[in-house]
Amino acid sequence: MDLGKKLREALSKLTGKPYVDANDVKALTKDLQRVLISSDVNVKLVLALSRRIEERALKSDKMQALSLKEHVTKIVYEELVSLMGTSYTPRLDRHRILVCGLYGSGKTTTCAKIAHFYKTRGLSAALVAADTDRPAAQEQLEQLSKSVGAAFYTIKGEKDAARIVGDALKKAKEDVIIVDSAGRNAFDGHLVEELRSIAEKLKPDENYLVISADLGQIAGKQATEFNSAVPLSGVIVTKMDGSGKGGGALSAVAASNTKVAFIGVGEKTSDFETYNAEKLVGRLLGVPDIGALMEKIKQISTETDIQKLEGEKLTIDSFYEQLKAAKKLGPLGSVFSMLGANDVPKELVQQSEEKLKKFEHMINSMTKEEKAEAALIKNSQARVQRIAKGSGCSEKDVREFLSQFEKMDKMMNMFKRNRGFRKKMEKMMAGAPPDLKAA
Ligand SMILES: Nc1nc2c(ncn2[C@@H]2O[C@H](COP(=O)(O)OP(=O)(O)O)[C@@H](O)[C@H]2O)c(=O)[nH]1
Ligand SMILES: [Mg+2]
Repeated sequence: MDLGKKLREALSKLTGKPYVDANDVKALTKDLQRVLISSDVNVKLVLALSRRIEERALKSDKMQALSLKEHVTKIVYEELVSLMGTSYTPRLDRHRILVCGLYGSGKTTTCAKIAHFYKTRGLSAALVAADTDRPAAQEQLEQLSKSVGAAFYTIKGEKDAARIVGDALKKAKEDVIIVDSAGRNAFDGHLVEELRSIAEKLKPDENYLVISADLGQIAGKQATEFNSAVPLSGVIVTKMDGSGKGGGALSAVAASNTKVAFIGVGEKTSDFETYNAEKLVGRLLGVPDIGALMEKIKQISTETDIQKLEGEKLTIDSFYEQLKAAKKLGPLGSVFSMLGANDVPKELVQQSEEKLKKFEHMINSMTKEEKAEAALIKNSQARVQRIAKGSGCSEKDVREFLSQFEKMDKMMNMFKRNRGFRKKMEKMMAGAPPDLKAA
């Protein structure tokens, strides 16, 4: 994406300087304006964004430990994230999906991508070809269903899309049912009528509109139109890989009363991502830089985080974050024992890269509820099986993960009860060497 290159260039002008003054901030926002408008981001949005960046950069309090350049970068990052909208968490249970959009937007390809997405998360998927306008569309989807290993349903020659859907619903036993609907050259009454009749039969849990990134800011208008005709759960922006207008399309959808759910980043069925504004902007601004900066900011706020821990319940997500953090901090085991906690299980402290990857795959295959309440998995062999299958790990691996989670949970409870220990931990996290004498 050349938007990223231009953004990084604009920010890099600040790099050489030891301080940032008002003129530098003005020059930066001018650069940002040029870059964003050339990516087809709406002018009003751009002006509002640059005003906020200027105000915050010059007026807001700077964190003591940040350089002025880091301070400005952080503000640019945060403002761009808010311009690009919220992140999306797709459901991971049995559900029905309607996919709509105009011709050529990438609908049929996207249906297959969604099927692939759920297959890799341990759910079975069915593709239903209800595009009755173009006979070739059914064959295209049938081909794709074979390549992603999804079931396929249609009635060849049938002109009534709702009938195809009704028939498929009778036959399909799969977890996720994905219906590819017919497109049109433009948004019109016929299309709305057809979508409504399909929706009436299907009763979709999710209704996604597919829009090509090439449309730039027009994407917002299209999302609003479709949403008023058939309520959308989200927009899927395709062809993010090939368009300089992706930023325009995403920001326009974010500004309309809809949200971006997924993005398509290539022609292959695996070129598909759930939408995450932070990740996207991080990538645009250059991952190493922004990653390191955010890491630093996180560390500064660690103290507050540790205080928060007291009331917080350990979840699978926070557990995974801790494992990753522990890995980064190095041989934590010895630090723990210096602090007087000799009974920290070794395997918790040093995870191999390979194991962390495995854990990550497992976590991707878990539902929101499971992540919040690990006992749900432990008490259900079916869930263990599903997660193992979805992550390509063995059931034994999943059980091992759960047992490590439990150990950590127990340990955390011990920490919470022990105030002296917590104080030492806080000091250590803030960078002070552990006080050996007091231990
Ligand atoms: N580069 C790229 N091409 C895509 C993407 N999504 C779809 N396409 C291509 O766009 C064209 C139209 O896609 P199709 O799914 O048939 O569109 P439909 O008419 O809306 O069903 C095909 O050539 C796809 O390969 C994407 O994310 N990136
Ligand atoms: Mg199609």
